Amino acid sequence: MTQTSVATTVASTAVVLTGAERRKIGGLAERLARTGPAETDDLDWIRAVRDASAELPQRLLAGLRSFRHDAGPDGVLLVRNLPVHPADGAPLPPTPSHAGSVERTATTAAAVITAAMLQLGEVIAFRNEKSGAIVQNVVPVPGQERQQSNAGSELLEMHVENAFHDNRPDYIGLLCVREDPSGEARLCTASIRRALPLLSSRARSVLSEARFLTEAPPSFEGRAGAAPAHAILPGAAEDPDVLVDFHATHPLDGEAREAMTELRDAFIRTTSALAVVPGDLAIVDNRLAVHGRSPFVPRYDGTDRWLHRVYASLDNRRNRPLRHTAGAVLD
Ligand SMILES: O=C(O)CCC(=O)C(=O)O
Ligand SMILES: [Fe+2]
Repeated sequence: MTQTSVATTVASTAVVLTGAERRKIGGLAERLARTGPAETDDLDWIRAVRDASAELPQRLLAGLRSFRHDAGPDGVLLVRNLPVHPADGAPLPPTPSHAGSVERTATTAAAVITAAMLQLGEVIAFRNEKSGAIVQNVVPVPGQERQQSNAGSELLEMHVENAFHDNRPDYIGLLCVREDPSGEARLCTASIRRALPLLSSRARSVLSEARFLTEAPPSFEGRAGAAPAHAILPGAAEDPDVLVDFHATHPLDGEAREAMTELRDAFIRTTSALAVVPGDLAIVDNRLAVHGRSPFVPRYDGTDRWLHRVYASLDNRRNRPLRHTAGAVLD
């Protein structure tokens, strides 16, 4: 069974915004688009979004707070019906298609995802990834079809985001701005809470030992080599975290390889696959769930699938040594 054969299912925890709630968020975003300098990487703008995020609709605030307390059996929160179109009624620009594409302008969609993520934690980015931009574009890039990064369009293996990094994000937000016109692409997620009961006790025990190495992904320029050996299921034996990237994590021995295969099968059997539509924000708990994407065929004509991605971290002190400018970017 492959990931693509999994039927579309929606993660169980969802907040579907009403028209009134959507309009309220649209009003906040419009205000933020006018808040100088209206650049997403500017710390003054991020401060303004942080303040405004306290005015998000009560039901969304409660959903985010509850998800932060416990990400539930799926480790994913889906927020639907968010505004993503320019407030002035102008059409969305064509989907960008250049490598390393990011959103520097404080558009409605950029303000919406940044505000939601700022209610979960502190927004962060990595200097070596997508030029350290807070709001990144997930778009297919010509010539990168086979790359195991979000610029590719072949199957993107299930992964914990930046699994190799000690200060990887705690949450990944993915907001759909334009849906895949081919209808093929699925955002796939799977949580260790669903997969754990399917594992043999031998696999559980092997996966909890430091018998695996994880490399930096291709999107991280200039980060060669692997971090020290680590466990794939660290933490509480009965409710562990997961730390794996099925492209970049390598088992150190035969038994470790078998356990990884068992885990991959368990994830495939418990995968939720979602064809995101504009206004869908999927927030993945990067400690409990892996994510990936089914293959699709891009057109490169401005109509391709387009998501924004923003990371959030729960602890602004733990990563302080890497934030040399005391800003949001980890060096
Ligand atoms: O394209 C997707 O649905 C997910 C891509 C991804 O893994 C990411 O942007 O981190
Ligand atoms: Fe990812």
